[in-house]
Amino acid sequence: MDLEQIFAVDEFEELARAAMDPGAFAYYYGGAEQEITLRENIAAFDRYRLRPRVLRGLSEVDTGSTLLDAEVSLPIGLAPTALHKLAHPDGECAVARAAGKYGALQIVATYSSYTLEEVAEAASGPLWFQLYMNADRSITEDLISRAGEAGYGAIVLTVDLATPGYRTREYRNWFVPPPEVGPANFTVGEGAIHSSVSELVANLTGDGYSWSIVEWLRELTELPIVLKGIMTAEDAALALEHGADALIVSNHGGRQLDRSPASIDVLGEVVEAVEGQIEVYLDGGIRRGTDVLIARALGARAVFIGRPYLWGLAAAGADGVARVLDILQTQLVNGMLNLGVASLDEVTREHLA
Ligand code: FNR
Ligand code: LAC
Repeated sequence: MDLEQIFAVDEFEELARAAMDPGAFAYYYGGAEQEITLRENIAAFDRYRLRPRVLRGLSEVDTGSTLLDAEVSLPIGLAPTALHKLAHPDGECAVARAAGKYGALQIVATYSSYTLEEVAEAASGPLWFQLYMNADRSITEDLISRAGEAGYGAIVLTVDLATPGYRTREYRNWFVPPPEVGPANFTVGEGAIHSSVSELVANLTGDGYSWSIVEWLRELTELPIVLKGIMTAEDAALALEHGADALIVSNHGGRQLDRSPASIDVLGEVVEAVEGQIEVYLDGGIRRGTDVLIARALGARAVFIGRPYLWGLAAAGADGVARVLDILQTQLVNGMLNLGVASLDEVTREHLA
């Protein structure tokens, strides 16, 4: 496979489909119910238009930014996604190597195929740790202290999974992930016997999530707490009240509540609600460099990708993930030059038609 002949990240989807077990592919690809939100995340970006400014004397641009304390060369991070060995034996460690090469931030999932320490070993760029609570709180406490010791810069609490979404495509393509794919961070007790990934997650995560968890976490760790899965101004206000350090506007890639709006369409109301007090990021449907500019214009400090890098990983391991980041970086630089901005801070609402 000549990765240099791939020019759009969408192209990796078919390569991944061919490379993966059909059941694992369905788990990765799928959304909830009718997959309306899954499709809408991408369709919504296609409705925005940019206003180019010309004759700006630009010959180069700076794509650098910061996310909390982390310095990145690219405002495109790797969203937390579970069980990377379903895509490739090198899993999260391959993703870490590619992310490091591009100076991109990686969020490592609680349900990773390699331990958080192994991923830290492979990484040269900044890492954050995504947290799902475990029904056994001592497992969660252990994960948080291990993440701190391994140098993770923030805890990303995923708040949009009261229970895994109703994932029709996953159910229809029922498959049992082999035990060697993980999760690697803790021992899965006998009570959590599962047949699908969603079932495993549902059994381990437990239920009854409430805002008090944010306070509990705050007591437990000095690390910044990022809430992932905020979709309304009301919840953004509550997140501020409960001391969140940053938010990720996300509908979990259309995998939770189908008929949620596209994340890009609610970014504005969340940004408005936080009034610049904390950083706001976005994921869902980012597939090209101009998507990043649109998100930035609407107030997202950075964006994250999920499926695009999973497809790259499945198709060609670390090189595939690197090619995905390379394409997005090239498109972003091109977009900035043609939009007429030298740095990301120059992108404003005025750049939207
Ligand atoms: C996810 N996502 C996710 N989120 C999270 O907080 N913890 C997790 O373990 C996972 N696992 C996961 C697995 C797979 C296969 C996918 C596709 C997604 C959601 C992810 O972080 C992100 O919100 C979306 O993937 C973003 O949408 P796109 O980029 O896939 O359109
Ligand atoms: C998923 C869970 C693991 O989306 O977050 O599959």
